[in-house]
Amino acid sequence: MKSCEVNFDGLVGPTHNYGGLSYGNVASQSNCQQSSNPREAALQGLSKMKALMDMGFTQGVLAPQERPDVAGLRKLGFSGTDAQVIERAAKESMPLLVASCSASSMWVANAATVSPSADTADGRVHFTAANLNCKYHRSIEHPTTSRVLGAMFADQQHFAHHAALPAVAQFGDEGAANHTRFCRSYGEAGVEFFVFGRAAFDTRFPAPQKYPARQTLEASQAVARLHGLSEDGVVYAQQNPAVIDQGVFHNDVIAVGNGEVLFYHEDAFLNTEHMLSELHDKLGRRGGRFQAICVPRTEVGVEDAVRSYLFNSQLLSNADGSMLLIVPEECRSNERVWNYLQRLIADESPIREVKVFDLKQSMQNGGGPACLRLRVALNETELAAVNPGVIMTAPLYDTLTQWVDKHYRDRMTENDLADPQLLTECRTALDELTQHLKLGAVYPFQIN
Ligand code: SUG
Repeated sequence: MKSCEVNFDGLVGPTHNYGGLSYGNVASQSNCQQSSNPREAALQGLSKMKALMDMGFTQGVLAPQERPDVAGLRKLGFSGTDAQVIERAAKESMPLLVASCSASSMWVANAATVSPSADTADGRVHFTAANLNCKYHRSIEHPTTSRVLGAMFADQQHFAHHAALPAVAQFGDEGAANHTRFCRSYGEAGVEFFVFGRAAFDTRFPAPQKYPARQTLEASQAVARLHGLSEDGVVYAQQNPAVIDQGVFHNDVIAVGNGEVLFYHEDAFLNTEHMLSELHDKLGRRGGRFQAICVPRTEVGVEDAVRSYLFNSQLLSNADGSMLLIVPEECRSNERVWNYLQRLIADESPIREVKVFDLKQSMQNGGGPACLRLRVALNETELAAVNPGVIMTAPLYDTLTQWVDKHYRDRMTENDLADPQLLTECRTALDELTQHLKLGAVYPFQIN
């Protein structure tokens, strides 16, 4: 049966702003309190989705979340009407209001970890929503993420959903941003590659000194168990703590994989040789031929990789088996990175083509092309079981761009977040969106 990888992109929500919320994420910190443009952000994301669809890839959409998160603010003790909750939070604790307004759910690579049916014990596609336990503004995403994923992948015969792991730092889980799958073809059993930043229960593993390591080994192992992955189909590797301290807060900022190919920076991992040979052997036992493309630090330093987001690219398989790299505009404006990419495609590498997208609004918060998408490999029967409302089509693209034009502001600063009218605007927009995407009731304001 034919299988493919579907990219579900996060639609940027109407409160997109630069809150400086992510310590360890250089872009988020350096753009703190800049004014943002939510409309432009959403349209940039939609353009990427449309372009991939036009290239022949199956493309999906993942809905944003309800923000401001009034229900969350109530749990923190703010009371009264919804408008009073926002006014009080703005007066008494602006940082909490800002965190409760983040549109961070757009980075759906962090929404969940997904294992395709070819890898799992019960032959279903498994999803574990990520607890995103490292930052408050992200830790509030998973309940709605679970409801949205449940509405998109509802058929229990094909899809299994697991709740987020326990909400403690020891099980810090950031979803697919630290998970890659290698395979000969999407429908065949593959090797799932889990990269962790630290081990919480085992002190033998080193940890970064400055910035937090968001993903733990124990969280990755729990996800592999929940998904029913076999030992033969899993490889664990530790991220180099030194690069976390240089701003590599997720592995997808320093490596990307697809099919039989791993494209990575020389400094990305610890014990790289051991890891590569394990990937080579395990994929070999699955009939695949593992290929590693290492970018040497002498050609692209870690700082350039973090600034340009070279590795936060989408590595996609064309119908003829060649690969295409989707990179952000920041790669073209970095001379070293751009020169490297020209050499890469001129070489005998499996990556034959590079396409550039303007995602500046998201990039300024540390989210590149790969952050904006959740990959789900599906066979034909499973694809037919996905809620068709979330699969991108030319009419849906038109509907969504009109919806953005109608509801989104073109400027957002901290002051705007304190405007109770923003909540009404967002709820009106999201209520309409759930109808466009045929999701049913998924938001707290729709179900409480
Ligand atoms: O979790 N930024 C996100 C970026 C996530 C990128 N995802 C992947 N690499 N997969 C984060 O740090 C910044 C929000 C702000 O500062 O307003 C933020 O949450």
